[in-house]
Amino acid sequence: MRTVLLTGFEPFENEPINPSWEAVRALDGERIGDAVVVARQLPCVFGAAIDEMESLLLNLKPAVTIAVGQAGGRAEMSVERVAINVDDARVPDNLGEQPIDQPICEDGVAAYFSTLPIKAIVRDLRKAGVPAAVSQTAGTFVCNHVFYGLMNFLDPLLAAGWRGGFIHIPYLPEQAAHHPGQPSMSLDMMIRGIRQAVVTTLATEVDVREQGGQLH
Ligand code: PCA
Repeated sequence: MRTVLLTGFEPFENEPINPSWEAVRALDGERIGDAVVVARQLPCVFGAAIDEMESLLLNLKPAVTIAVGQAGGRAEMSVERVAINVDDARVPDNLGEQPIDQPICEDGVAAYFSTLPIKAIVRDLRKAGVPAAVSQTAGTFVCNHVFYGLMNFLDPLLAAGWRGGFIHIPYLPEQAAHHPGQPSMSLDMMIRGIRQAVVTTLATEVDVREQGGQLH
């Protein structure tokens, strides 16, 4: 049986909860096709989050890894295209560190692309009634950091079929209630969307060719 690793983050920036953890933990232990889901929480801490991700990858050897994080202010599930080799924190992480313009890996490549079928996932999420889009930036905080660490680890394992990527999700309605004017998505819809992303990934070896770019 294949393993699918889903990670979510602990709360950060004064939020009492993080929707990414609330959503993935609801899927822990679920069987999807021939795979079983393992959901784990990552600290919102530079360095430690990648260390934890690497130990999960070594221990679980997941065929598919989808890291999920909160992107307050976004209105859709954002299927990230690319992780970049830079930490540039707008706010301190949960241990008070705030790196500015630091490479994640000194000698690393500038960027890695997701190896999830991002276009097929967006297509299937929309079909299922879940607002979704390809996103061209995962930011420069801990989410991009983990995404880069994940792809850096998976890079030599591509031929072995290990795939991974990142999805950002909006605030939950109860969070948006404290951020007037910000969009939100229900937990049920997030859970459905992440489950669909797993289903689509397991069923799609080669991504579909569909428009998903942006002008700016
Ligand atoms: N979102 C932050 C880090 C943790 C999370 O859930 C980010 O987008 O970088």
